[in-house]
Amino acid sequence: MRSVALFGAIAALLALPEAFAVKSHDFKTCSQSGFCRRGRALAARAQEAQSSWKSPYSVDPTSISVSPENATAKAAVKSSLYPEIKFGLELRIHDDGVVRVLMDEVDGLRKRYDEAASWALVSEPTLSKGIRWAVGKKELRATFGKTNDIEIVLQYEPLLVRLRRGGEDQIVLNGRGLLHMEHFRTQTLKETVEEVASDENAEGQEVLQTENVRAWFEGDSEDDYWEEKFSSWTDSKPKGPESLSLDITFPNHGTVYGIPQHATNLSLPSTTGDSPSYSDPFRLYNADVFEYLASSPMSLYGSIPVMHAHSADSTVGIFNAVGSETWIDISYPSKKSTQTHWISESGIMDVFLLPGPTPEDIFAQYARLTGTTALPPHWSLGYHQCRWNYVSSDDVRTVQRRFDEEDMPVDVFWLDIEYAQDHKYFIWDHKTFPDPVEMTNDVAATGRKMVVIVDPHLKRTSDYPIYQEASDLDVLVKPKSGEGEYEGWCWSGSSSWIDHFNPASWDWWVSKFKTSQIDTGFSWTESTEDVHIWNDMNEPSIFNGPEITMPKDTIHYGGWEHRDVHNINGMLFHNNTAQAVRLRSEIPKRPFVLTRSFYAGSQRISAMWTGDNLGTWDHMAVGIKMVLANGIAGMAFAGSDVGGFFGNPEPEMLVRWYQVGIFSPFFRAHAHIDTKRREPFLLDEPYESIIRDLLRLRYTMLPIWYTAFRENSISGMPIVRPHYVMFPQDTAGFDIDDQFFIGSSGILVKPVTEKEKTEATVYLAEDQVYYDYFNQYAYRGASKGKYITVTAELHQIPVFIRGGSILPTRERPRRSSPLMKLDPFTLRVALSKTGTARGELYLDDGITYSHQQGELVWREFVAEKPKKKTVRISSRDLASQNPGKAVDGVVLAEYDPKNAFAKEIEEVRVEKIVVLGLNSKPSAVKLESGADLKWEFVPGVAASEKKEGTASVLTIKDPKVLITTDWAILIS
Ligand code: NBV
Repeated sequence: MRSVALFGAIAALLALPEAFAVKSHDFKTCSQSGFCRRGRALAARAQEAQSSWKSPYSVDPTSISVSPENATAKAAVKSSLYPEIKFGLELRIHDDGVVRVLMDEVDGLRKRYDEAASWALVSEPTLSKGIRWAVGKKELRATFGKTNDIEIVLQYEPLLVRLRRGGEDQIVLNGRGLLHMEHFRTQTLKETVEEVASDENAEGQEVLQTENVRAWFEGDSEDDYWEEKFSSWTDSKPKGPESLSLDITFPNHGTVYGIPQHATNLSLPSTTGDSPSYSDPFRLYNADVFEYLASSPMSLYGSIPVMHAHSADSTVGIFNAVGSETWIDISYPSKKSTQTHWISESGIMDVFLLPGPTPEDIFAQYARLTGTTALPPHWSLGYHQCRWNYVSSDDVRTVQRRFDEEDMPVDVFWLDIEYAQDHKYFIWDHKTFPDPVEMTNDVAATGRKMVVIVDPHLKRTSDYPIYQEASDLDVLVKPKSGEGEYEGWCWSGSSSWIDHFNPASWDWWVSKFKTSQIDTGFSWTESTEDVHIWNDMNEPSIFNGPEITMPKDTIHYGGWEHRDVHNINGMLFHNNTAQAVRLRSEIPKRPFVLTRSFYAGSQRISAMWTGDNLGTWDHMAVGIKMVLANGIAGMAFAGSDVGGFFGNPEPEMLVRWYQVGIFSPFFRAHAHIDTKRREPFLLDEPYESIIRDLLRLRYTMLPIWYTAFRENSISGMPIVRPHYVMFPQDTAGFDIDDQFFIGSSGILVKPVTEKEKTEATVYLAEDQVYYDYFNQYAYRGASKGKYITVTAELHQIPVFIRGGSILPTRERPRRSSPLMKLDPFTLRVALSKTGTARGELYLDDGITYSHQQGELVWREFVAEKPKKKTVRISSRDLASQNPGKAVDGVVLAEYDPKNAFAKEIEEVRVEKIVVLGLNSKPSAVKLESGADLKWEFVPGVAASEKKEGTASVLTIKDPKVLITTDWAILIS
């Protein structure tokens, strides 16, 4: 009952506009956004003029300076439209072959925002050495790359940048002549020009001609240059027009992916050209879209301006480091090429060209720029139980008790905004939460954690210390006047927002999370180190703001307008929060912070979720695609609200959603305050038992997930991998986004996201055996790809093990993941068609940073055929062989296999080894060191056979080997 009534009451209380329910019409379409309209109009004029269209931008050949030592080339650029305006272009070649292209206005009336990359980049990229530039009459060139096969070409007139490989263009900037950097100007300029023009003297005639040229290129009106209205809001635009339009073409790549976050297919649909899938461009403008559509290019909560362009021959990519609102048109002029058009409201041009040529290379190149996901605390890979709201400490205790009574594992209980008195975050409402520390301790007694929400809006009242201290420190976002404090409306009523761009806010914010009293000011003594944080509403969401966010003309640190930094803003909030959680304890512990808003680089510290989805089948399905899209753009620790935020899913839907959830990197059930309670223990049979089994399955597979997280933290390879990442050359799979692999484990999952389905069709891309995870049925793919149909009754989820994989699992049901620390392992050896297999396992304490000092275990399991009739399964230490690659961020000079963590788990056994697909019943199974082992064999299909059927299964019970030591078992 509470929701609608509550919304109404809050809306009335906050004097919100009547239509509180935000719908699509609360957000701009391109035609309602001045600079997007101008950008699209420019493209339309170019299209109309066809071959007579020529970019007015050109490089002055006499200005070129190259510097072989640091791999940069600089050039002056001018536009024939505004000969008096100067631009500077710079090309930088990084040591991994990435090329950075920068362009800015020189000596302009004002400065364009040029700090987006500094927030996104993990460090200043290292430049290549010894590049030889060839400065020609018409173009500048350099060749580089490991095999010297990449070429960057700067054509002077018109300005054009090409990244080439193997003699072919891969990425072309301004190939369609849509580059336009609107220079800063004064409002009177045009009138002056018109006055002079009407004088009709020689000089005036010239101006008139220039005017015509300008009209041809820019349009003949100053469309929303100086002020822009949307609904009841007016954007004052004190700096006038400053947008940047740039076309980026991939002439040899017919599929593009990326630019999250949007609720669309992974392979991005067209927005322009012949019969586009969407009429509006993709928009990147972090926004709190109420009841968002399950298929739309509209903006959502986060923005990562990264795009992959893919073909069977190669993958290339771009990272466009811009923090302002950006629209992206996509068209496919042929099956083999893609045109994109990026229109940003402000900022310099700062585009990174990622040469690939494989998806793996792209991930590595992007990871070197913006970093990878830091290894999260291990418990955060467990199950998270959330709702808006668990209403009291007793409620939390009851929910926890019910999970235990029903033998359902769970690691984290969450508290939404109602824990906070008057939505003053950090301040417990003692009427309902009289004992927050004791409550947290009760939860922590079984190794569990709490996550508590801290939203960015601060209630403007002097009895709220967080607001008052921020106000005294003068670290709040300022209104357009640049004086005082910006005020808007959110859950807490009249609110202000910390300007996390202001360095003065950083240490102060960190101090708020200390769990003991600090010398001055507020610290969160009513919390413990078992409390982690959820940052919601950080787009920022502002109920009475334009498009439910902050007005673009508010002012941040350094005098920058919100317009310039909007998409970066949410990242700073969650980064500073994560830093605070990390530093609150004496020995830093890995923070868990969930964020709704994000930008390039957010992956370094936070997990994200896809926001307020609806409890519909469509939303369940698109959530998978969104998680995949975030993953390929670096934001790997991702998930959607299980069950759907809005609505009351029927049990069937809920079960299917848990099946999706257990295969998401971030696994949390969440629900709107108005929904019926739907914790899994409330369901009737068979639903309750099915979900119990699913939760247990997630916990069984935690070693696989953690190993995949480690790999992501080193290489940037996504945790859940779409088809094109696994099989880049298989064109049939380019559009597949409803099945995926988990890390390098070899697990393939195809969740069922349709009502009353009892079958699923799964695509197998290669001539390899794929074993059903649950019944060991061996399917055989084909080299040209093959679809198989499998049964998928409600209790079944299509999960397969790719032949050639070894999976480490822990099969003992426990209440929470920390309780599994000393549990034994099972190894599933899924033989490939050639009778071999391989797998990895990574473990560490899962809490501190001691892994960065080498306190970790990283093992490799191998099954090989030393002789025709012998299979040898062995375990060896990988960390000693590759100490430098063991952990992200730190290069270990050496690794001690007897490190403190390894010692803690030195008695952990392998309790079972299951080998799938052996050719025949063995005559002996023994340790290489001699002892015979106990085993059972059930005959069945061998991996080497072409035929399908239940695979042969050899089970070695208690193989008498440990997880941290080297061993080998011979099956002969
Ligand atoms: O804090 C309340 C909700 C939260 O439960 C949800 O997960 C967020 O996405 N929050 C949005 C604010 C209100 C949503 C209608």
